[in-house]
Amino acid sequence: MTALTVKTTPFNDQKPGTSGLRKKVTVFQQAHYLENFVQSTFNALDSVEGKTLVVGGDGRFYNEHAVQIILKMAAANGFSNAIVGQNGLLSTPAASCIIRKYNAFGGIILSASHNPAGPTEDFGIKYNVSNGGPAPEHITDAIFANTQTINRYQIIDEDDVDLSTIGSQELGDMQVKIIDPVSDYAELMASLFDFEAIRALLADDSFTLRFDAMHAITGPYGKEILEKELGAASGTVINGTPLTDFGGGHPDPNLTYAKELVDEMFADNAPTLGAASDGDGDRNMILGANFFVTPSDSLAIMAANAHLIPAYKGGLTGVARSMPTSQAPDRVAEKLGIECHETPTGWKFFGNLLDADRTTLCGEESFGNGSNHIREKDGLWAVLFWLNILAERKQSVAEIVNQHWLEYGRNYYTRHDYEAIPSDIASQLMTDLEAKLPSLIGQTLAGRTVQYADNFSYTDPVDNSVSSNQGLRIGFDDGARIILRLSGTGTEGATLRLYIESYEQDADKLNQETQTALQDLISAADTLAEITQRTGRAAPTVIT
Ligand code: G16
Repeated sequence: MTALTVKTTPFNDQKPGTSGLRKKVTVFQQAHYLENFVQSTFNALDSVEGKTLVVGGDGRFYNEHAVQIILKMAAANGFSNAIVGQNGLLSTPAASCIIRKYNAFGGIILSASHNPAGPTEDFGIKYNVSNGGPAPEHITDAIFANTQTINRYQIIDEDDVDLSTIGSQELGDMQVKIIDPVSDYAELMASLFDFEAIRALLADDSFTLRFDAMHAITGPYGKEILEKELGAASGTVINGTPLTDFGGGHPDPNLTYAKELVDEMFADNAPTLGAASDGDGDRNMILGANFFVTPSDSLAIMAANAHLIPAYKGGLTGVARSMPTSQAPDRVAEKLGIECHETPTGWKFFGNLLDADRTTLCGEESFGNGSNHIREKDGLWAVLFWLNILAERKQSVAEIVNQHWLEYGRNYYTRHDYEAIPSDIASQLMTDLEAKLPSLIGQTLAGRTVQYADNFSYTDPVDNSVSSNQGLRIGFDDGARIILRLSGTGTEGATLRLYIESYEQDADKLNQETQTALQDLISAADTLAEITQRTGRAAPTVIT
């Protein structure tokens, strides 16, 4: 094996965000850029000598090239084994599943999630640890520290690996095993849900399912599990062939970007259940006929119905949600008498709670739900969860959600995103708003009294680590909240996220249009944070 040591110099912009390093492809294409980050990752870990690394990505442009570089660097750094999805493909949940199943030391996942793909679009890389979950902050901090001082990296000088052929190959002293990206994950799903009941549901002529893979990674997973194993009609999975540019689309499963699916679900004769996943397969959107389920409600409804699902019928230890996610799951946790955790945004914060069995289900407003079966959020898992609920309850999506609101009350919820605003304007807006917060307590805003106003800080109950500056929150005496934070996943300027929530228990007021129901809080937030005035934007880029 010829291992080369290549001299390099640091880049000053390799700080991992909410979920790894996400940049334009053109940034990653700079000489040594990817290599620096990979070497910094390996440097930040305990000895990798003799260990197993899982590698795969969502198939976007630059994926295969990056896989080849990572494998050559892994071999040069002393890994003894690599497990790689065929053609370099692995959905994020499948990568988590494989790391856990084969007791790997960790994994490198290549994805910029829902961000567009192609030569001038986005690419991303993140490291997951042996529990299958995203590296916790102490590791991402160590990776960043390494990127600031790196002066060399190691790589072997060998031919590329044949990524298309399933089986084992040698790369230097490292064994590379190319595996089918779908089968381990499909097997795990079959162990969690009642596939017989779902098959019967899908065989019923009155039930139709539509799953939009948005030209991204979940196409093969959806076709194998939904169509082949569960017998959904051929054509159930739309946009099911992964493309390196995701068909020029924006594979973010929300009401704006999953337009084809949304149009079908809000037309006459809409399918019974509609769902979409994102670029790397960890997000999900759930729709009924003419009905949208907010991700926060989806988590609450999953928790309330978990006893119907084989994997969770023994009970949940707890529920966890990110801070900006609505408080709907909290009410279910209270009724079930189980723990409820509020974490910062970022799936990595659920890892300790799951490992310590302090929570079973987790979810985020950003279209992510998951459970203790892996350590990532999981798009198809959420679809199967809903299919299993529908198979058991034999009601429509709308009926299930409406009944849930009648029982628990409704948390009206919306998120307004202002994308690609100048970073200095965004950070000044946040700084100035934060300065105002202490004086708001006790004041009346939008007809409600402010109970607390702060910058959210989280103390992990398992290892007592503290994560501060996790978003500005204003909480009212009736449970309503206004939250502002800057996204940690964008690649252009800053994305300001405004999250608004109010709680309604009056049975006659449970079916208002969301933006109308929240209008007073939306206006109050705009006045307070001076969003329109400072950004010059008359409206958000995306409303979910
Ligand atoms: C990532 C994280 C999620 C987070 C989302 C949005 O998801 O894993 O935990 O909620 O980003 O983060 P932000 O609000 O900072 O943009 P994904 O699907 O992009 O990997």
